Amino acid sequence: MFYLPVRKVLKCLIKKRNLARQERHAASLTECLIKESSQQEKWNYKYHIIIIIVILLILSLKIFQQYQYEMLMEDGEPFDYNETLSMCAINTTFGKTPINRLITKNVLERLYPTVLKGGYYRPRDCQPRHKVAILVPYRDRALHLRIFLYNMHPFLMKQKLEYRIFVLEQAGLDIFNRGRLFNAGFKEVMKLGKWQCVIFHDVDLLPLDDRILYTCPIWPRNMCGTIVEEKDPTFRTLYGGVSAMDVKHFSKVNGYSNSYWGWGGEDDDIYKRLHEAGIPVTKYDKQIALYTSLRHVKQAPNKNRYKLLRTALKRSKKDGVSSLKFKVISVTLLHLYTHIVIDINPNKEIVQEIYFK
Ligand SMILES: [Mn+2]
Repeated sequence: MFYLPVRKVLKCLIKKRNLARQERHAASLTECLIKESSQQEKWNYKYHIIIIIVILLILSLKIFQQYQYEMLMEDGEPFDYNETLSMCAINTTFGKTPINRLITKNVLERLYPTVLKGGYYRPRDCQPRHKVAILVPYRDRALHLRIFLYNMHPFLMKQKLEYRIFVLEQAGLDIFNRGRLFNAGFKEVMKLGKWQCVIFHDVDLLPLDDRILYTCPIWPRNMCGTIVEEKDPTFRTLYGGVSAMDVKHFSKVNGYSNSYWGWGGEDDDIYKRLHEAGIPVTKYDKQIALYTSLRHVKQAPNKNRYKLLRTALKRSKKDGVSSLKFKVISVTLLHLYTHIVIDINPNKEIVQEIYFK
């Protein structure tokens, strides 16, 4: 090997100089080299071991890089992506979306292999125009969640969006609080990617028309025009059910109010906040934006909601996403969604008191 003579010559030269210093006889260089060569075997191994260690280090670095890459994928970051692709076409499929309500867990586990862990999807054949986080408040509705995932993924994939579905589960036994879940979920989700907008989505509502776009709107957009099961002809929602909103608008109005426990109110409250901030809310045509609602036992409406709504604007600065105390219990990346369990009442406020005061 090339390094051996160099090393030996150097060693012998040093030896020679040291011997000369000690004024003993100066050993000849050749003599020294011959002597050194007899020890060659022993020294060779030492260098081989060093080379093997270096190779192992390089290999392990490569493996670590690969591992890091996989970790990123799991976190919903883009896979190796071709930036030269052209922009995705704007959705022009104007069909009705059929809803399938029968789906078993086992079948669902094997569906949609192009959706990455954590419910993240990005089209591979074009550059998506929108990066959307879909936030679904949840508790105790396993069947609805299955139907939701089964129908929403193909619906969203068709629209060539980059998106991820986050299911926000309320921990504990307090009465449900949709506003708090959205506020806490929003904060957590912003740590998991650079989302342009968020869509606040009830788990029991499913779009029936491909013209309902889940793109990021310029102004906040309420998506449910008509809920087909709704018998009341005067029924309308200003901001409930399903709504899309730019991230900066959500922050500007301080998110949802934290005060609405039980059913109702929080959506009208944020509508007031938006109105006050001069942010218009757009709505789809009633004939187009059809949604079906999955059947469930009606929750107790919050009797206190009208009283709260009257003081909504007074509270907005100090009651919202900026002031909510919450604790994330777990974040799990599952096959078709990211499951976030949140304690939205870590200070153990007595909800009954807030609810009825
Ligand atoms: Mn409902």
